[in-house]
Amino acid sequence: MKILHTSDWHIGQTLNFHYDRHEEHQHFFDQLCRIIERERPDALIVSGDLYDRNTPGNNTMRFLGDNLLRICDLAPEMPLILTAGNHDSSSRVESMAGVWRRVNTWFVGAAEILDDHYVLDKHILEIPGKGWIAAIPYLPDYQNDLYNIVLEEIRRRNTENLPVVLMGHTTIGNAVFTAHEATTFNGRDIVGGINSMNLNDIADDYDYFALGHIHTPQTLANGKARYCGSPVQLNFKEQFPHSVTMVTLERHGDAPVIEALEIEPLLRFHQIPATAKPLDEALDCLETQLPETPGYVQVNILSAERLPADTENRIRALLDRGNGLRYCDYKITRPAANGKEPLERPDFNLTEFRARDPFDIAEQYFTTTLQTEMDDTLKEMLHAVIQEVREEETL
Ligand SMILES: [Mn+2]
Repeated sequence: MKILHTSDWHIGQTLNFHYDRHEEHQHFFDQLCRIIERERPDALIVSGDLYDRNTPGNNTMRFLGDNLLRICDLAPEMPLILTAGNHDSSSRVESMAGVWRRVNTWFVGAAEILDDHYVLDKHILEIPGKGWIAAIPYLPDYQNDLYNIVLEEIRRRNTENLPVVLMGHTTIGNAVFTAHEATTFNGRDIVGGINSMNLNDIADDYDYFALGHIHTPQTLANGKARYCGSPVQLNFKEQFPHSVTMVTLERHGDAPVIEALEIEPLLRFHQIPATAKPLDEALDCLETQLPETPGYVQVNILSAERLPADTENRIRALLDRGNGLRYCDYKITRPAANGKEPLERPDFNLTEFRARDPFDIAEQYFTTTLQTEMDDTLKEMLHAVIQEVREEETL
């Protein structure tokens, strides 16, 4: 069985609340169609985060629909299985599921319970003579038992001993989280609000675990669970080649053959300069070495202080000289404090938090985040704003 695995499309994303990305996603779908024509997979599976938001615009929904129909026309025999991720609205993803089934396309948004039991049929798809697919969408923590329940049911039905593909949209502990903000709580990794599961919480008689949620592509330690990663770069942290994954499964129990197929971006994410430099030097870089390929630009500045108010305008003016460069933001890196210990993040509970003065909270946030003291002008401005809000509240 040959499976084309992708996830984390995030269609409808507007970068920095400003740049529409449909054209770039179209470029991805054009390549996906060519891959399908060339590779003729037995199924295309999409492991969650179809849309960027749980309320995608009508144009975005139409965009996805049109592109899926194009795939259906290309390969009418190939089932298309799409699950909801944590970014998707599970009910929206399923809203037209009945219509889509007519064209061999399966939308699975959420687990459903009937008479105290999960409805299993909506998650189990047989590709006759080839294999089985367990379509598990993003689940709240308390439904994580569904993975094992579905696998058990497939074990029961899989009398021909065909390969089994499990889908999931979750955090697996100890994965590489470079493209994300990851935290650890009580020994568990948390990414994008999803608590991690361990691979050994799940029965391991599947042949391939097609994961979504973590955007950094990687095959996990057991050699058969894989995050295929996002096919379109979504932010400046995702500095790696983007791809979709082709998986070949010979027999149930054999190791999968995994191949990443690179997706060429329409626009690049430029960080200028490549490593943070003081403001003047950074602006010099923009002056003298603008990138030639169109794309998004983040300016990398090394500074202990807040930057002058006209910084952004100066950057924009320099970038306007380039061809198709889209300014996103600047990133400030603080020089290492000379021998000083970094300021510690304060710890207090909600009651203590409520009792605190807003000014103190803001000041503490500022100093621990930026690792520097607030200057007097900023303090005065903050006091004035707090005063104004208080006066408004008493009116
Ligand atoms: Mn995602």
